[in-house]
Amino acid sequence: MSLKKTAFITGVTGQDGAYLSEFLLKKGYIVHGLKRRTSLFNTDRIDHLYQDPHVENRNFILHYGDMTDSTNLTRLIQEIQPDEIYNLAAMSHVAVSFETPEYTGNADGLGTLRLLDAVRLLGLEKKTRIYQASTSELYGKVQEVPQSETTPFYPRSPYAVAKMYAYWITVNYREAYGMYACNGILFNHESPIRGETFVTRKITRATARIALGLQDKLYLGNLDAKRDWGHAKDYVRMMWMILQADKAEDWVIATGISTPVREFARMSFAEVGIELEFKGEGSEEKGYVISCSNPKYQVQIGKEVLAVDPKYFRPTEVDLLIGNPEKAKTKLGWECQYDLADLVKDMMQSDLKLMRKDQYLKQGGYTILNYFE
Ligand code: NDP
Ligand code: GDR
Repeated sequence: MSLKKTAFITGVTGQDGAYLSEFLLKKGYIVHGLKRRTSLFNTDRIDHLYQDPHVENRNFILHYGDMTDSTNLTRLIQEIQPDEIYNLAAMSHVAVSFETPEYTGNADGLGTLRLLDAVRLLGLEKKTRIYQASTSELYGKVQEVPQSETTPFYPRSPYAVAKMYAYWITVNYREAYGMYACNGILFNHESPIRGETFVTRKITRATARIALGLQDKLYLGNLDAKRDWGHAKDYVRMMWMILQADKAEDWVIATGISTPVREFARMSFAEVGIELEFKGEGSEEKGYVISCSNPKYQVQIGKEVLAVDPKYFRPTEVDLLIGNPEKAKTKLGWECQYDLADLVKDMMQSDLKLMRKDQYLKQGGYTILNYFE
């Protein structure tokens, strides 16, 4: 019998799953992860943690599965007997959820029920603690700022509505069956391994590509939207802290500072010495280069490098998110180690390195990825 704690992470191949796995392995956990079968490998973010399945006493073990498959989840939980479950799996892209609303409801909403109910059916209510990846998207249309654990919800996308079901079914199973199940209401958190189609990563990738002459222009949607952006490394630490607390509760995790998308773009370009000026309004707004202080990057002064494309506007938008993390700070002692400037720097350095690789490949005659959703 191992004395080590065992964790089961759904969504292990995602941004947070990768950082949380690293974090828990360092703490001495045995980590089991749920990954989907895909026609190409989807394990880039966790390949450095991979262990040969033929070796004994592994502490990082992957299982095939899906949040839409109850039998699979129940069997895995029975086999793993986890002390902690982190439910991070989700169709997590808000804009895409308008395209795939039913699937999003199934995976993000009912998927959470499947996990909770598996724990209950297997009689693990008193052993297994559950973390549910809830989101600031629950607040949606602004009711009050900053948003805290007591702010009413007003979800504005199929994703947020599915996550609202997940939020309440987690609370309900805690109250009905005495389970240790908690919601972390996390505000946006980013990193060098953030999915490429979320706005921050889309911006840092494109900025690096523009600086290196691999791309002409970056097209974005609503530049006025404001988000409370933190670093994913700070946020996964909090997921673990939430499950170590004496009492199961729900927690807001945020920096308390909100920034417009436009400003994130300005900061990213500034990292490579390019100063941007924005002109025009709404769907006519554009960003022009007014200076370039870094001789490594040959970007023409006056060039239009950023434009709005209304195709990225959402049918219903969330205009302003700004969180109040007071409860987590005072009761759990959580503090952010990264601010927005650190985050932008971290992401830009990483994307410049990645895009330099693309530049070498292009110079060597190879075709490089040219897909900018
Ligand atoms: P990612 O999109 O990077 O990762 C999502 C993970 O879920 C991936 O591993 C993905 O697998 C997996 N997944 C998707 N659908 C299914 C399914 N049907 N069955 C099994 N696995 C599935 O998200 P993040 O890491 O950024 O976020 C983690 C969680 O936190 C998500 O639930 C997200 O909604 C929530 N959240 C995120 C915030 C953020 O700012 N990052 C803020 C608040 C909440 P694959 O790799 O195969 O696609
Ligand atoms: P969000 O993140 O919807 O907050 O959900 P995203 O980065 O997609 O959008 C943030 C804001 O930027 C605006 N925006 C654009 N967004 C994208 N993706 N692409 C663009 O070109 C673009 N231009 C402007 C958006 O309209 C929006 O206002 C993320 C996800 O990680 C969720 O899973 C999580 O729950 C929330 O954060 C908290």
